[in-house]
Amino acid sequence: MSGWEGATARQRLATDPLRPLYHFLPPANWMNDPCGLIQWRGKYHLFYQHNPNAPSWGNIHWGHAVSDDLAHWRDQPIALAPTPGSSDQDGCWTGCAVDDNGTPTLTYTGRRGTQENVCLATSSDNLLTWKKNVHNPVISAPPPGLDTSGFRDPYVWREHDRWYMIIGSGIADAGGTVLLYQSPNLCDWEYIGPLFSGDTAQHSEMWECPNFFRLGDKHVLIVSLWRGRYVSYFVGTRADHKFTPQQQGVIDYGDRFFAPQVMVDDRQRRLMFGWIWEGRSMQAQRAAGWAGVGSLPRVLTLAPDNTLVTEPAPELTALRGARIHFYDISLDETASFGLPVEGDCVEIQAEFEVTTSTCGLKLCCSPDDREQTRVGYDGAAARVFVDRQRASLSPEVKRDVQQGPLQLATGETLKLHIFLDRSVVELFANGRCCLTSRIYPTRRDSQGIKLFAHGGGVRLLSLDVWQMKPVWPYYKRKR
Ligand code: DQQ
Repeated sequence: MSGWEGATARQRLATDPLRPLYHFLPPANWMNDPCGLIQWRGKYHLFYQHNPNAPSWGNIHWGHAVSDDLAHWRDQPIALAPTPGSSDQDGCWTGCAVDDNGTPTLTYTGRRGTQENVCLATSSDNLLTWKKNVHNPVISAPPPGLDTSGFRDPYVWREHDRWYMIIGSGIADAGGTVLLYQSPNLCDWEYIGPLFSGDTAQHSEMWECPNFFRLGDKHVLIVSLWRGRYVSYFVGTRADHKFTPQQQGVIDYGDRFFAPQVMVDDRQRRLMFGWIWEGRSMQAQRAAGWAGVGSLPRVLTLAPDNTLVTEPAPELTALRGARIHFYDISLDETASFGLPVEGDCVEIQAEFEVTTSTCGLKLCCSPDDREQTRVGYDGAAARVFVDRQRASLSPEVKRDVQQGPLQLATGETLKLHIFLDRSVVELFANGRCCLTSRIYPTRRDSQGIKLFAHGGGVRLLSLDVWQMKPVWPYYKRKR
């Protein structure tokens, strides 16, 4: 979609009260995985799996947007569309972008029927338009002799004078697997062997969207588990084309974060974007005219125990508007009180001293409290949570409590960092536990923000709430 067409589509959807205002999402219709992330001549390029014709998965193209600052995005023309009669006739699925000695090059999954293959495309006009390689597919099928399920989502990197690529797959009786290849030129690939396999019981029969990169003196492998629909990471070492994990964990404990891709930028940061999918019916998606959101950019680092630390990119502070600050409040045995601030497009940073008590914030509260989403920490269970049991009065959305582990060390305070963007909640707790969720309040007045605690012994050390500025034009803050 051109910038003009994109702007028109965005304008049409701008009055939807559930549509995020400061997250990336396409002008209209469907998005899933972010792909092809690359910084090129200082600008961040975000490509994404896109159905430009409907708010449902299918007919997959590569959408494209560009940013100077990781916070504001501009729509670019569609980068890749399926070519009838070719190896990608049924979809241009996920892949990655590299700088091939000055030529931006996409390596992506072509779909023909149920067959998955590896294709290339290059740009000679600063990533605006893309030309598919005449030799596509450069790999037409999985390695012979392997009983695989799935063969997609190439992730390519350069090392010395070679290109390496991993492809997401699964091997019968072994489970999720990443297959390793090497090439002198991105066109001619030689299969080396499995870089690493999981096990079917724990790690799903197929892995999608693998990422493999160096972080400090370790290597990190991130895979999206087809079964279970969540994202695992492994931290370990690499020798002789084999990866040996020493540590593992879950990238995000919510049920709405999937298929992330990691890029390196010119500050040598590892930046991760994921796909935040919808939690409502197809019918509701069709009525809305859009589905799928990109996560905020997250910065990955390693903790001393080799677990991954995930923090929102500091550039997002550019979106902060009016701020309200509170500090040093003791919360009684059972406390719940409204703050003199409201909104469904806010960033919140809260620091608590907790023991075995439960505390946190209630968001999107209607005046009668019938709609509310609790985001907090249960000290007795050592878990952060997003409680969606009363998040929506709509009978058709899930009512549950999403949760993830967070063991606080003796004397460690709880630090909740919450990004609420209408129907999207991204929670970062102490850099160690992320939880992404979707909520669909039905009432326009579900805007209240409250503090809550029970169990006693909770002290709020500080709380900041910022109103966030929309990154998309045409939105008038009116209710
Ligand atoms: N989505 C893509 C695949 C990938 C999956 C297709 C993950 O390439 O494996 O749109 O969401």
